[in-house]
Amino acid sequence: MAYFSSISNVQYEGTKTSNLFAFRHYNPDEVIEGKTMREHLRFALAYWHTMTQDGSDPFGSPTNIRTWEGSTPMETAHNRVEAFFEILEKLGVDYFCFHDVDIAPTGDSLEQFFSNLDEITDHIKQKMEETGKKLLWNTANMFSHPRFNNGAASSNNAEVFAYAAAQVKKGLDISKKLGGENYVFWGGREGYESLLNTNMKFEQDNIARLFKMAVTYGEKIGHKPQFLIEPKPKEPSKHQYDFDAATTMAFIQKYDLEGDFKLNLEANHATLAGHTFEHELNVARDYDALGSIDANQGDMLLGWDTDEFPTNIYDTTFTMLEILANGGLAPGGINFDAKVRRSSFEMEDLILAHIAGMDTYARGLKAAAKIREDKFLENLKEERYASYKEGIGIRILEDKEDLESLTEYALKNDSPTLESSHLESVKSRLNDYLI
Ligand code: XLS
Ligand code: NI
Ligand code: NI
Repeated sequence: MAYFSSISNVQYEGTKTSNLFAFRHYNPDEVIEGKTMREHLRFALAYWHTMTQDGSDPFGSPTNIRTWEGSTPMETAHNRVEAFFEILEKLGVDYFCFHDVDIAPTGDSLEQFFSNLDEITDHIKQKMEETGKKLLWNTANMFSHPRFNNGAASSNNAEVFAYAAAQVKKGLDISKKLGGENYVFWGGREGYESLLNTNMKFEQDNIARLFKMAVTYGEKIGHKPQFLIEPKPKEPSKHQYDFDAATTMAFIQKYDLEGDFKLNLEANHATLAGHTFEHELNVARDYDALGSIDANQGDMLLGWDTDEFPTNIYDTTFTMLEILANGGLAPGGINFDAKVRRSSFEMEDLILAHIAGMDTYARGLKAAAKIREDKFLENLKEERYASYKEGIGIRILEDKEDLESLTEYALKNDSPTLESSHLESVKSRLNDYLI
């Protein structure tokens, strides 16, 4: 059964088009910096927002009209697979991501859940073979069920740790079955509500323990996806251990996970941590740990993870500057961890919202490439640090100076020539690349 038969495959038609179901900026085959837009952007769809989100919020019932509801949970799950691949096809998106609980009903026991997962992943595998779509990453939802009240690997309850480990094992088996390129850990409730009853070190040691078990198991089954940790400072926990990129890198280094783990960074999580997204991307890149991104945007007036579709071209331009500087994201990609607003409740909104996100990223890519071509920011930084290109600057960088020799130098040169940054003018000229 086709769920979107009234919508044909979305094509690039340029900015003159009045067709809402067309790309105005994303032209998959257009070559930029030697790669097609499709190769640069490696878009992915998130199963949870696209297939299972119903539009309800703490104040209201579901609003979304979805025609894939079946008469049993398994029937619905199968229908969703069909509808999901149809959306991937319509949009020409090559990748997808999911949590275990998104794709299959959890049933009455873990055994039942696993057998449901086997059945549904058979279906997904068959659709992947038919369409050539690929699994960017999967993950285990270890935060929704009440058993995860106090976290998963960081839980005070060892049986909960064991349950989480079983989900991760199954997640890796599924990753192998479907050729997953990455595997994500987002620490949903890996944090604490109160320090009064929490042993932080104990809990973090245990999180690292589970991560190491995952690496070991991957090696054992001969499947090595790029492992990714997704930082977030809070929500649902009051404080989450993977607070931001810098905190998570400290964790990765402390527990010797550097060879196997990189970061999956999400725009809205950066906002919650009090950072810009480009700050987070830059931190990760400096550690050679920028693995993948969850594309969305928050609302500066709200303090939670609103997961809106990205439509801000300033943000996507800065994001794409980081991604290009990183030499791309592969094997990672750009996953739309974004949901339609409650008032956008029609099926076709799923297509329209993704077009909006994809076009906004395409504009960001084009603007970023132009900025790089003109060396606009490169020249600016070059000039700004020019004092390290000569004389005492070179000697400092070559570690040829010490406190005494520099004191001698400063005593003779005690009024450095300072230069204005002209930052307002820089920002204004930057606008020319975007609009
Ligand atoms: C929640 C996270 C989640 C992860 C996957 O805020 O963004 O959706 O991406 O578990
Ligand atoms: Ni996310
Ligand atoms: Ni999020």
